[in-house]
Amino acid sequence: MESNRNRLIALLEENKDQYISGQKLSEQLNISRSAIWKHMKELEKDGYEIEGKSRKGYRIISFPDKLSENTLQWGLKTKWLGKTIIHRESIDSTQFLAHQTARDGAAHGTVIIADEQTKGKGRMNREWHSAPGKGIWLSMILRPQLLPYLAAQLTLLAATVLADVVNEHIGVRPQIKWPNDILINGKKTAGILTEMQAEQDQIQYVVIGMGINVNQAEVELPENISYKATSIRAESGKEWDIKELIQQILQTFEHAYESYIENGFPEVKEKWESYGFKIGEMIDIKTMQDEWRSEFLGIAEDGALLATDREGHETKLYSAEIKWFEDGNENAEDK
Ligand code: BT5
Repeated sequence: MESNRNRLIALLEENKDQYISGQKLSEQLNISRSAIWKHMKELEKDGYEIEGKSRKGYRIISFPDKLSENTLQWGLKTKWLGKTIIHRESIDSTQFLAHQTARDGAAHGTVIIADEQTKGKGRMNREWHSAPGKGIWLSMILRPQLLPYLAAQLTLLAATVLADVVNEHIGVRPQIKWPNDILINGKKTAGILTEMQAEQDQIQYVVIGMGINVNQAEVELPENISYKATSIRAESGKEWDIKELIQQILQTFEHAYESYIENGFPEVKEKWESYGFKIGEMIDIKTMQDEWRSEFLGIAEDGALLATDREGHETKLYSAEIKWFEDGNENAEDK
């Protein structure tokens, strides 16, 4: 059920060109006038600017830029994803809190979001830079009824969702570097980290972490990665409303996830390959055991990387890094 808080915001929004009396609000929401007044104070704390005039009532002047559970949920058109949002101004990593919350029984679709992460992490415990207020740092908890080996497909699904949002909402066509990097003009603007807790034949929960550089100016990107990292702002030439982008991501993800659960992986594979970076080209592949030059053929029916082995035969890889060469410069991991 919609909360009183959200219904109150809806009423203020509908009446934003006029005053609405405390009496009318209290009748519509069926709560006391003093409860209305308390809600108004809470809204002000969340950054809503509300004017109250005696004998006239209340009028909303502006909505906050600041993220909060309320501002994120207001206008969010999802059925289950983000019905519970936990927002923190600063956190070590949204992944840590997501695991803890999931272990405590959080529902499928719970989302953890922070303005800043002090220990943001990438895969294999790499560092993920998460500047305050400049990007989207979120983790979602999912409880899919899937066999554990299929969880890797969710990473690919998440990558197509981010690519679709960048393509359709920002209007810039991104590429996906296998398995999880979203590139704009060849530079990384987002990364995905999927972690799970599972038994042999059952997933308890999956945490999908998404990190997206949104409003960093080019000079604000950390120096050691600036040659290979970018932000949506740097590539589109303007700043974006982070709350709106989060909502787009959650809406698009919910839709894509439902379709994946119903129809399986083929649609995801097709979409992924439509954004796939360097498909049909030569890349350098690095696994735990080996490193070689290979042709990138695409992704397999199960989501594995399809490439040629040292002998030129098609091979499937489930865990590998890909590198590529541009103008003779290696674009690989940090030095
Ligand atoms: C990833 O790892 O790309 C996964 C990133 C997931 C981050 C999200 S944020 C919300 C949630 N909470 C977390 O703590 N994490 C998740 P990987 O493919 O291993 O890439 C990591 C590498 O990307 C680093 O070693 C750097 O080279 C580079 N990098 C670090 N921060 C970056 C940034 N902000 N933008 C672009 N590249 C970055």
